[in-house]
Amino acid sequence: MKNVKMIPLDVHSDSYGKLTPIEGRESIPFDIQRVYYIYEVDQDVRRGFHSHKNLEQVLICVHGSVKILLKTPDEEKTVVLDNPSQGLYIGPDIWREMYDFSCGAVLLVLASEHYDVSDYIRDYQQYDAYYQKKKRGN
Ligand code: T46
Repeated sequence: MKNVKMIPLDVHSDSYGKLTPIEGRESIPFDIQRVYYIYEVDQDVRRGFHSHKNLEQVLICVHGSVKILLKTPDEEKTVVLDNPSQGLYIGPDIWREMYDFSCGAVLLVLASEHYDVSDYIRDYQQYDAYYQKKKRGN
């Protein structure tokens, strides 16, 4: 799927445990402008339901597991994040939904821009129209 890829992260493992470093423009393809994390999500809760016009993000489930539905009007796939050494890159124009958070799951998100409400498309029909228009090149 275009604008979506898994990014393997370094793991420094020794008898003291494991450490994963993340550096903007090195481990991930953008400068990190914002970090947030999602946690204490009940298992029956589904979040997301939006796309971004410009934002790039990397999602890392640093504890537990969560499923991510990634969707465009042309295709869809589900990714299970359950490994803190794997990042899921999501670029612009991808509809996303996060669900099936395991008990205690923590989803860390690295973002390429500061928070901007106007970058969100939260209505699927509007997203579909925006996507098709962009695909046609106008
Ligand atoms: C995304 C997925 C993976 C802020 O004030 N600042 C922030 O940086 C963020 C991300 C959110 N908020 C506020 C806005 C809402 O009042 O936190 C509240 C919950 O945000 P939202 O409903 O957008 O959360 P999710 O889990 O649906 O989506 C979030 C990100 O917003 C979104 O960019 O891709 O995680």
